[in-house]
Amino acid sequence: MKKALKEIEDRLKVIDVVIELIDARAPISSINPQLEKTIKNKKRILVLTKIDLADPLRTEFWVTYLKTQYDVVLALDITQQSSIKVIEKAITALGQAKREKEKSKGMKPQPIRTMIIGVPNVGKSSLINRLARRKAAGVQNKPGFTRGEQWIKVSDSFLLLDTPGILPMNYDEQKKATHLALVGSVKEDILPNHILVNYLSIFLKHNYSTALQKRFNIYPIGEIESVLQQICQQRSLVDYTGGPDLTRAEILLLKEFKDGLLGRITLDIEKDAT
Ligand SMILES: Nc1nc2c(ncn2[C@@H]2O[C@H](COP(=O)(O)OP(=O)(O)O)[C@@H](O)[C@H]2O)c(=O)[nH]1
Ligand SMILES: [Mg+2]
Repeated sequence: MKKALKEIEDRLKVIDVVIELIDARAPISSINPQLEKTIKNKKRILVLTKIDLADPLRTEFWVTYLKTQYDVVLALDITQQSSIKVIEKAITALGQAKREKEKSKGMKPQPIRTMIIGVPNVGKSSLINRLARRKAAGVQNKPGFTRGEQWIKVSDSFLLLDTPGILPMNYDEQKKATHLALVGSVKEDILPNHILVNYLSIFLKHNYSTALQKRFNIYPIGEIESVLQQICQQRSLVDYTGGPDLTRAEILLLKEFKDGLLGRITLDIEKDAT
């Protein structure tokens, strides 16, 4: 983990504007506090992604909360083309001061250098691809720092590194790790499915008590065994003995949650604010 962070820190040295993506369903769990020091002197854009899957009221809460700590906080659905324009505008605006300064010194204003960072699966590649596609100019000749890395010329005023910084997660904090696993930002085998579904069903019972009603006709939400058995019944999940296939029910529940099929749900709630 240290090594991965060190690598990102090195690459950040030449970056003017850092774009950190976090999952709107687990903002505090997916944000990286370890880079604070390195990033402190840089302009920062924080993007809560996947807002189409998150609870709108909680997204509003988190945006307000995080605005006290970041230059710009945006909440977007990265799959929408309009979101890409919003990000481009924010980058250009943040870099403007630097370019003005260069101009006033009689220098030719240099393009703003940006880099996207975030934990796995938050939309980094989607965003890079969309920003790159907007300009046919494509990749600049100047290489990045690591072999194979390139600067993408998004516009005359800014360049984007084509390789994102993949942030390692902090496994020490069980709750955050669980939230990240549930939204799909952690390799799944780190936390076993039975622990994840148990956590999810208790969380839903307390915070989104009708979430399993529409999809599985489960209300109220009881013990996890009973939830899984009802899912097996609903979806005819039968194992080779003819009994309920609870293993498949676990996988199905986790997948439907991840895909937003249980509704717009945010795992990091107000009291997780630190
Ligand atoms: N619904 C939704 N899906 C998104 C959004 N952003 C990314 N995705 C999807 O999330 C998955 C992971 O995205 P990807 O760009 O590969 O994430 P990366 O691991 O950070 O590079 C892909 O299936 C994307 O289509 C978003 O804002 N909303
Ligand atoms: Mg990727």
